[in-house]
Amino acid sequence: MSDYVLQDTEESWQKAWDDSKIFNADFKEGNPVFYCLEMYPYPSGKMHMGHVRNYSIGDAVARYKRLMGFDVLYPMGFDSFGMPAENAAIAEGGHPHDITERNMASITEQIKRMGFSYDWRRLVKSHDPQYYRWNQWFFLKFLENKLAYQQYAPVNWCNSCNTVLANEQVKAGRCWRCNGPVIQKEMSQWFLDITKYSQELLDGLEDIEFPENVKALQQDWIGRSEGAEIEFSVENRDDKIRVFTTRPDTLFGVTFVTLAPEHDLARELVTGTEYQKDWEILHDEIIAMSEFDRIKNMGKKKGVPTGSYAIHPITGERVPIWIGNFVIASYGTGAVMAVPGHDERDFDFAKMYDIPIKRVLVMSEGADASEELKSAESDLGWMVNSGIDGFDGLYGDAAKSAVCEYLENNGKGTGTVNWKIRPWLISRQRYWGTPIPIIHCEACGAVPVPEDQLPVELPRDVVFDGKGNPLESSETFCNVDCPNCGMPARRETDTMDTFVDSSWYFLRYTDSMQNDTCFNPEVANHWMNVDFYCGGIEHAQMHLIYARFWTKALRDIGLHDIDEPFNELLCQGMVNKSAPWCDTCAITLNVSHSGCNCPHCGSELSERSAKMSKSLGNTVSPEDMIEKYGADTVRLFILFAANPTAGMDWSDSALEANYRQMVQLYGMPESILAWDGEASGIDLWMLARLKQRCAQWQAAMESYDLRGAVDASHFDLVKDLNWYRRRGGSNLEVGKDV
Ligand code: ANZ
Ligand code: ZN
Repeated sequence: MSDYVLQDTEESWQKAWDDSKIFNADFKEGNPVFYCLEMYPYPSGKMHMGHVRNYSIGDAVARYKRLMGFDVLYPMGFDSFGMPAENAAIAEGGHPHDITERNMASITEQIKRMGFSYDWRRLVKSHDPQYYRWNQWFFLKFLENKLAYQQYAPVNWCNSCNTVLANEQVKAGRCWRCNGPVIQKEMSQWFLDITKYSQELLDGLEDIEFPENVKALQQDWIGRSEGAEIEFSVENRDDKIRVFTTRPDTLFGVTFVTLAPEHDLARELVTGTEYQKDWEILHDEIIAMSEFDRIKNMGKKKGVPTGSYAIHPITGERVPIWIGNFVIASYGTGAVMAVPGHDERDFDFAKMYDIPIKRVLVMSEGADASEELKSAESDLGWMVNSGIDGFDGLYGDAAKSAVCEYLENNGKGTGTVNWKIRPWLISRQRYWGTPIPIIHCEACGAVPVPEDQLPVELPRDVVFDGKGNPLESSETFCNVDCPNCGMPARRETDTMDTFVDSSWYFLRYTDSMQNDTCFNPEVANHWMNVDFYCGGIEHAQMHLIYARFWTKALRDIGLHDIDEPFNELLCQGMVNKSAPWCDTCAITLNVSHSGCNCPHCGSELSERSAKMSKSLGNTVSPEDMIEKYGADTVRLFILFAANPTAGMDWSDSALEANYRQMVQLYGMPESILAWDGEASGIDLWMLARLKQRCAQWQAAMESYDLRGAVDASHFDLVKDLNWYRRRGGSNLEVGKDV
């Protein structure tokens, strides 16, 4: 049998499915529904194996649920706004719109050739004005509800490119494109106050089936932190320093207080002192860094003394006030009570600047309170050396509460909760995204675009020269009259972060075949939430948190009744293939080095499995594989090679074996139909086996153990059938059942 038979068969079935519209999912009141979704792709020109794996998993689940009697919503679309198309326009000329449409056409064709069972009528593309008009409409609703607001905020700014950069575009303080220095610049920008949902976003994790590591990443990002704000007075001044601590139980161990370099009091205390110069240097160094870099940079601690003293709120002791680079101005109160005995950072700092270190906890009950600390003992412990009655001997939460209670009774502190999550900065100074529907008028300020003027469409007359925001080059776009007073005004040129697009596309899919509304509440409620969501772990934080937030925010403006968008998340594993590996340098190299020595150290290279990537050159083209073996073989191989969440290694020989299996399966109906044997004892064995395999398969599918499932359906059952034949079975009725 030649390759072409499989190919032709696939294509003719794909056409038959299309013609009979069997994958169209329609709203039917009362039917059981299942919503199967994969993270919609960015339309680069070509489908890669990661896509193929992702969709092969989703498609298997969608088909299974259809067999089980569900109306299955299984749509596909494109996350088609974003920087790559704009950068391509800058680099090669052309327009992001054309580049995107061209890429979408070619990747769509490749996806279709795989034979996935999508309802293509529902296609959503982010850059379609009929999609992004709703981004704009939601934004206006959020404005009305005070969930959207404008504020000055520092951005990463590259002077030579004249543009704002995302954190990911700043590499070691330099611009990814021109390698020029990146500074922090204050600009007025738009925010969504996701923090209003902090508690709900945290609590919701309990009720949804996300992998534990994803939950942990989200908890981290949300960052709920319970503790106390404690007030230190400043010697000879009226000022107070409020610190935020999660460890009030260590209060008696405070030997200094540390202020963020930007803290108002830091400047005041050093002005006119011998420390002013040092503070200025530290301050300038810090404000040039993004918050992101500062957190990463925590290792290199640096400090400047102020010469002033704070007064311990309970003991009345004098403790020096320092300024430290590791204190983040925007977290908590921007000031820290430093406990070198029980906090590592403070310990290092105290060692470096010769500040006393005090033990106020012991790590086992009744241990020696005078034992010297060789390093910070940061676990919870039993209080010692507190110097006043009622605290020594208390442990953990009891210790924390006792200190808090004492502070509260004396008006020196209160218990509080702090969150790491920050308002979502959605402004991007870029072209290829949703225009923010605002008009700036000298007289009226920032005026929302009236709803009946939506969508605010992206103009075509723009210049992509890599300098600044291309939208600013469009006169037709920028110059408008104020909707309020009619005077000449200027349109907002910021566009929305493309995470906005992916924050509700799954809602749009439920009702994307009309343009009168974003989605009909009844229809969205019918299909939502997504029962099975499949995608990459790299979206554990941003996308999945923003989408959860957006869903809740739309619920609260009355658009649907759903609390959580995704019921169950499956993070697919990597697709790997071997690549040269140097043990000495501990690096993976491009496949061009295979069989050679390491170009860096000269030692012999071995081979190791590594994530398929263009840079390593270890990719496999899905197109080539389909052409050679057929789409079904590729899909069988992908499902059989590893469980969905595990990494899978590409293997040509395994692919060959799966190909032979497909060919055998393909020939089976015909050979079975030629059976003409009598009924015999082995028939019962075969039928029992069949039942067992079906049960085994179904159990595996229910738990998304797709490897186990295809093992039962595509391999074990074939083995059983071969055994049946060898034992003389050839009853056509049995064969037909199988
Ligand atoms: C005293 C102390 C003693 C602390 C101890 C820890 C251990 P999370 O859990 O991240 O909220 N901190 C407070 N504000 C800060 C800021 N703006 N920049 C840098 N660090 C800050 O951590 C809270 C802890 O981080 C606080 O508890 C404070 O140090 C520090 F044995 O206070 B702790
Ligand atoms: Zn006006």
